[in-house]
Amino acid sequence: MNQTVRKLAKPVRIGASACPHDCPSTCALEIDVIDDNTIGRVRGADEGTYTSGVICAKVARYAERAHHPDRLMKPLRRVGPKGSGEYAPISWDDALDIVAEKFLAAEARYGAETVWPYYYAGTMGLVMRDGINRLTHAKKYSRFFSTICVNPAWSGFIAGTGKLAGPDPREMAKSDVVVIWGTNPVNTQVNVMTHAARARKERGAKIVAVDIYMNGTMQAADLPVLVRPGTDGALACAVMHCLFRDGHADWEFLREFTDAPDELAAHVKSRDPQWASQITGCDVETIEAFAKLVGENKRTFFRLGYGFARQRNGAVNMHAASCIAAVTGAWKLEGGGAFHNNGAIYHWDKSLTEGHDAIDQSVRQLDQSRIGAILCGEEDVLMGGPPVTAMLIQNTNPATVAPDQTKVRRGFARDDLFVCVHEQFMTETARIADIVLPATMFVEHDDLYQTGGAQNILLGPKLINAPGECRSNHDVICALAKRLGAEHRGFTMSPRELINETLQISQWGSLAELEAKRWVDAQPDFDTAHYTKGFAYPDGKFRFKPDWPTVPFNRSAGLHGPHASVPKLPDHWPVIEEATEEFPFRLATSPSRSFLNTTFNETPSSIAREKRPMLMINPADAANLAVAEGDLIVLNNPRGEVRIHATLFDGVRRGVVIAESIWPNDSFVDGKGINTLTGADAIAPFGGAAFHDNRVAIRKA
Ligand SMILES: Nc1nc2c(c(=O)[nH]1)N[C@H]1C(S)=C(S)[C@@H](COP(=O)(O)OP(=O)(O)OC[C@H]3O[C@@H](n4cnc5c(=O)[nH]c(N)nc54)[C@H](O)[C@@H]3O)O[C@H]1N2
Ligand SMILES: Nc1nc2c(c(=O)[nH]1)N[C@H]1C(S)=C(S)[C@@H](COP(=O)(O)OP(=O)(O)OC[C@H]3O[C@@H](n4cnc5c(=O)[nH]c(N)nc54)[C@H](O)[C@@H]3O)O[C@H]1N2
Ligand code: SF4
Ligand SMILES: [Mo]
Repeated sequence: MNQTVRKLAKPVRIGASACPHDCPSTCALEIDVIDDNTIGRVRGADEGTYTSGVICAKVARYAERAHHPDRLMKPLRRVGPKGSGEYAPISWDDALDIVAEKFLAAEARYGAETVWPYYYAGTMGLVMRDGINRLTHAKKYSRFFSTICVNPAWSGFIAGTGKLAGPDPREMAKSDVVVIWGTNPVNTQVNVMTHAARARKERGAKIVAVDIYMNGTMQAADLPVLVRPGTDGALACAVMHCLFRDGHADWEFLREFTDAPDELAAHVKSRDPQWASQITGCDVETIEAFAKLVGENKRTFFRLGYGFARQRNGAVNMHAASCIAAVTGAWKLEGGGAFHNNGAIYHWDKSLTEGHDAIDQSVRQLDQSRIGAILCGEEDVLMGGPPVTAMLIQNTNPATVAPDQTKVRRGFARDDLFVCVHEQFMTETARIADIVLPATMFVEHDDLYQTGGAQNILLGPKLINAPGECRSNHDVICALAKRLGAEHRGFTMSPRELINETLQISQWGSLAELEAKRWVDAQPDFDTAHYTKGFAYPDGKFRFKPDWPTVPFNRSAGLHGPHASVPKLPDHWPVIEEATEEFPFRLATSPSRSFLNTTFNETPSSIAREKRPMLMINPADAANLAVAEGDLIVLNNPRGEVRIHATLFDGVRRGVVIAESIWPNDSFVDGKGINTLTGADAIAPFGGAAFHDNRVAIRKA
């Protein structure tokens, strides 16, 4: 059915669902179901108190993606050379038999750890995303140390509070100041703007944004605080300096609820706005104005994002920013405190969905972000184990999104590596696979979701039939488990059974209840969310001086990066890729509005909005390089070289350049995408990739 017909067709019913994509909002959706095979418009559920009827444009147009002519419909077997894209259709049984045969042969030769199931958050459903781990654990395949996204941000936040949870995000609407720090919600999580705008409209609240360029969120802010990449620790210290100096520190709160307030106060005494201005590039007046707003308005809500943690000092900067609310005691008030993610409120029992009961701690954990080095056989990242010779990949596109692409591509090209990719589209990762399997989309299978940026548990039921021969992740994992001799009760259950029992064993009711209510509001009460009886460390104190090795974040994977030199108190930690004479520009690769990582870079309307890969550069820098609007330029650093078109924008500061979106490598002039320039070295102390922390040289092509 073409687009016009679909738009006009009257829905037979409206299905309740949840957005499955990797976005903190996990919106509650209402989907027009046109017939058993077709969806129409997608809207935000009005009664969803966080969604409030607002969703992003790309998901509102989801029919374009679900009914895209390029969707994979049949299992495929590679018939040409690796990467040639030459495939022939085969049956599901034959495809699964080949995968199982290859996995068993690899295991027989090198041991089970040679197989590396690799996944990420293309779908956030607990059944479809995480089921692959059940196979990993049951077979003792190499475990997946997930690092590409959340580690620096989550660990940095937990370092202070002791727990990944905070005030109800809907309280933003009751704040006097909303600080949107290192996240660009206008692009990445539109609902934050809904609630911040409500606070401004209803109570005259001020919106502060802290970012490295004048993106849409900065332009919408009352006080945009423009800093150099990787300098948020300095900004936070100067703000705290002013708060102590001006009598805005809540000493009663500090004494009762924090670990080292006197040390912190003494420490930030020398870190004044002049000092921070040198480091951040932000003028003294703006830093003072920011501190004044926060100091005079205790009801300040710090909405801390992921973006500013994608720096080599990102975990330290996240912690530093989270400390400000503990200095003012903002936590005490409704509409006050610091929020990053509500992951810890859900208390899931993941034994069925993920096979947590079958984990063998002695099996190595391979770092997701270092897939390039791993596939290239570098010894340190293989942790003394066998080479990786067989992979199953679901819901992720590492051939485009992983850092240090030169190695990623070299690794994937290995002839002795067998790769099966289960996908919805022929992504660049699918194109290097030996077997490609067609996957369902969220409206075509049942799944269970949680909202990281809010507080809901939601159901996303199957609403329409899958097209062609598409099968769900769960179907594929169970079918492979059978052929591989992997045993676990989860492999014998349907998605609905898994959802029902997981809700029950996690004390969240049942599937029938969730279906009736559409979502469960899992927000803890005020006292819990605001830590009024103490923070989540055993002594109840917020940590200004965290003992990083014992921060309760995924400690089983050990410490990474230059963790021994992490500063004791909040500070500017100079481990970023500072600009040099040879590489004078700092490059960040911030998310675009119309793509979600590489998802949606197949839909015509998103492509039309993003146009082509572009680099934002300050007009004065461009003039120095004799670069004009639209010119092709070359970026390089020791990791590689990328050709991209320049766009002049005075909203980026001099010496900083921004490449929004993750376009396919193939959409760049010589086939090398932006992650050719990003590094895979781990962020201290818990791993992660510093996607926005790169030094580069620039010349006209
Ligand atoms: N449209 C769209 N939505 C998305 C995504 C997408 O690609 N597109 N991605 C999804 C995913 S996987 C995630 S994890 C979230 C991420 O969403 P966010 O939390 O918003 O994180 P980022 O988008 O990585 O970066 C946010 C902002 O941080 C800025 N930034 C970078 N370095 C620094 C710094 O050192 N200091 C400061 N103050 N700011 C800095 C970037 O320029 C960017 O404007 O969004 C999700 N939503
Ligand atoms: N340069 C740069 N690189 C980045 C980032 C950045 O800011 N800049 N951000 C990083 C971040 S935060 C993240 S989270 C990663 C994300 O990177 P990825 O997790 O790889 O995200 P996507 O590129 O969106 O790819 C998800 C894929 O999953 C597929 N998919 C969706 N649902 C299903 C399903 O149910 N089954 C199967 N089998 N497949 C499905 C989609 O078709 C899509 O191709 O990228 C990272 N890379
Ligand atoms: S804002 Fe995020 S969660 Fe909501 S519909 Fe868009 S991508 Fe999905
Ligand atoms: Mo992410």
